[in-house]
Amino acid sequence: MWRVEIESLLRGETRALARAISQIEARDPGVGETLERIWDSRPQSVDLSSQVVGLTGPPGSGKSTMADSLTQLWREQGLRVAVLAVDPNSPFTGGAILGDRVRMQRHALDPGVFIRSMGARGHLGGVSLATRGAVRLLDALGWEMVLVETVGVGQSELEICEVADSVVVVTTPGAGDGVQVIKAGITEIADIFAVNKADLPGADRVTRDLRDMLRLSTPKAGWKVPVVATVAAEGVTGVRELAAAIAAHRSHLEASGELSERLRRRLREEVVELVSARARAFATDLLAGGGPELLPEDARRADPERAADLVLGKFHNQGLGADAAELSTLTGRS
Ligand SMILES: Nc1nc2c(ncn2[C@@H]2O[C@H](COP(=O)(O)OP(=O)(O)O)[C@@H](O)[C@H]2O)c(=O)[nH]1
Ligand SMILES: [Mg+2]
Repeated sequence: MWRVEIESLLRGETRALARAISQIEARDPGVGETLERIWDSRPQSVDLSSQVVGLTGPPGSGKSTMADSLTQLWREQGLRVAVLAVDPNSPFTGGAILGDRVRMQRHALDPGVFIRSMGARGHLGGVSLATRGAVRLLDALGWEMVLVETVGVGQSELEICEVADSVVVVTTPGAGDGVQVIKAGITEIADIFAVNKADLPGADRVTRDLRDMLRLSTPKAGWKVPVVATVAAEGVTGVRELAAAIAAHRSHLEASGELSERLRRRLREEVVELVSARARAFATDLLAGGGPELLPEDARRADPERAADLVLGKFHNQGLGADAAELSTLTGRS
């Protein structure tokens, strides 16, 4: 990336940030150098990492509304807030989803708010890698709060824990919601529960049921998962309590050493993801032409494990061969 871009990034220009995230999505090899330069220019005194907050829960539970209310509150506290709306099912990328964009309009002119939707298209290696990369960049640039909202359902709810320090599961007083939450196995990923739409009947009951259920489960490394009743649409009731619970979770992560543990685990997972993305791309290219010397003529008599060995052998020679010197410096061995 050019010098001028780095300076724009360091000045906090939204457009430069959006462009840099596009480069991350395209897995542009220049991204590493950009990050290094950003780190080099960062004052030593600033060592706080971004607090990455995952917002997950069923569609319509109020995640985007909550993101907007939390953003408002954090802005009042002088914190910069980036919102990443992750939708693995969406082919669109770059802009926010229409309804959310309208909602977040009041932050449009605020340089302390950055909103970006992360869709599936153009992401070599998928939305999860791109989101990790975006979080890494925002952290380097010193954004205090990063909200990651999952738009899709299913797998994405679990993937959010891979990038978030604190996972907020948003539920509502709809029929049978409490039971659904247990079924989806989402209790394990929740650091905090928000029972949103607390203005609707049944909220007390869901809140109570969740608390009862959590009393029976073992605390996560000394953290007692709180249940907060919220009215995100109004932006007041419970939103302050939720923000306080998020801050308390951060303090807990720092005090217990769990934060650096989570950061290291995330790095390990990210490297594993990158390795598989690269190996997959390499194998796909290699075999695209039919892989005559690797695959037998008679597909039924093939030995796929043996073929995979051969592909990995070639991958090793091409990929690592050039980087052998760098690898030895990384591992400290020669
Ligand atoms: N009654 C009520 N409605 C809410 C509340 N929060 C959000 N909503 C509404 O619920 C709908 C879905 O909200 P949205 O934030 O888009 O949900 P998401 O799909 O989880 O992002 C919208 O019509 C919101 O206005 C709330 O606290 N109470
Ligand atoms: Mg939404």
